[in-house]
Amino acid sequence: MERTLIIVKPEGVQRGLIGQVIARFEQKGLKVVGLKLMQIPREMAERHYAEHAGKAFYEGLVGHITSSPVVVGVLEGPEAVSVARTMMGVTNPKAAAPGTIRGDYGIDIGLNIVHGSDGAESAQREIGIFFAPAELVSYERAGDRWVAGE
Ligand code: DAT
Ligand code: MG
Repeated sequence: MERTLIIVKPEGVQRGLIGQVIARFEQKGLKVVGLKLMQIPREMAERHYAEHAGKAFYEGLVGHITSSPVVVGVLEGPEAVSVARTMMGVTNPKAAAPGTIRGDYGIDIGLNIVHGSDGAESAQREIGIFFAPAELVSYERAGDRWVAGE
């Protein structure tokens, strides 16, 4: 089992897409083990996007992610990191395949609806930024074995 961090970005919240984005991950079989609505403080956004510091889009990115509330979640499941990334689609929604979240809901690269960790290491790092250990809940769902097998 693996965990990954997802964020329904400000445009997702403002456009009323919180439920639809979370529902897709749920329907896939990923388990929500942490979830909250928050407005990200600047210093937290800088930590989260540290790998992009210095890039041309960095200031806009940090300004945007802090501009309005987001929904941050932790999803658990087999290969959750890559499964969630595949469901999101590529970074630029113009190029993202139909059927992906970005492909279905976005058209501007700066407004691509959702964030998802890009690897197991970044998932651990990002989960640690947004969630205290006590905010993450391990639990069984009655249908788990019907999703992930025995
Ligand atoms: P991803 O979110 O697919 O992991 P990333 O980590 O390379 O993509 O970039 C983080 C976010 O920054 C991305 O979701 C949208 C924004 N971004 C990336 N490249 C950009 C660009 N060339 N112009 C504007 N925003 C960009
Ligand atoms: Mg990224």
